[in-house]
Amino acid sequence: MSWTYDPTNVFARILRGEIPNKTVMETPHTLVFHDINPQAPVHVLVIPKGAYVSLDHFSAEAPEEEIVDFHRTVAKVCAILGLSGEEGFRAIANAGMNGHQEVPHFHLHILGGRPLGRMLE
Ligand code: IU
Repeated sequence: MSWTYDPTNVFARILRGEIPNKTVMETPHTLVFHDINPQAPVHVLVIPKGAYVSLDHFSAEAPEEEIVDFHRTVAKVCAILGLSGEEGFRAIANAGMNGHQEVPHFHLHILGGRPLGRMLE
């Protein structure tokens, strides 16, 4: 898929403060907010503040500082939201058409708070 970034996408607008969001935590490089249409009792989105279309784009091109910040934020938010124990959680990054990605700004879904079922056969 193309890594050409569309700065009009909804998460870019959230990052610019043009659209409100329910922030869980924020760091210099990363924002975590509640998904507007939660699919589980806990459903948050972790996004880098940089302009990356997808997981592979972010992983290939983001500076290491941003990648480390992103992953440390994932760990912190899992702890904050009570997902780090035995019950656990699911993390999903959709990409492109086959992944059914709707918002073309890389985001990691983190879901928890109920059994999420088997995903892969
Ligand atoms: P996807 O991985 O691109 O398919 O998921 C996009 C998610 O963004 C989806 O779960 C939406 O509910 C969520 N979302 C949001 O939280 N706020 C918005 O304004 C919009 C979508 I548009």
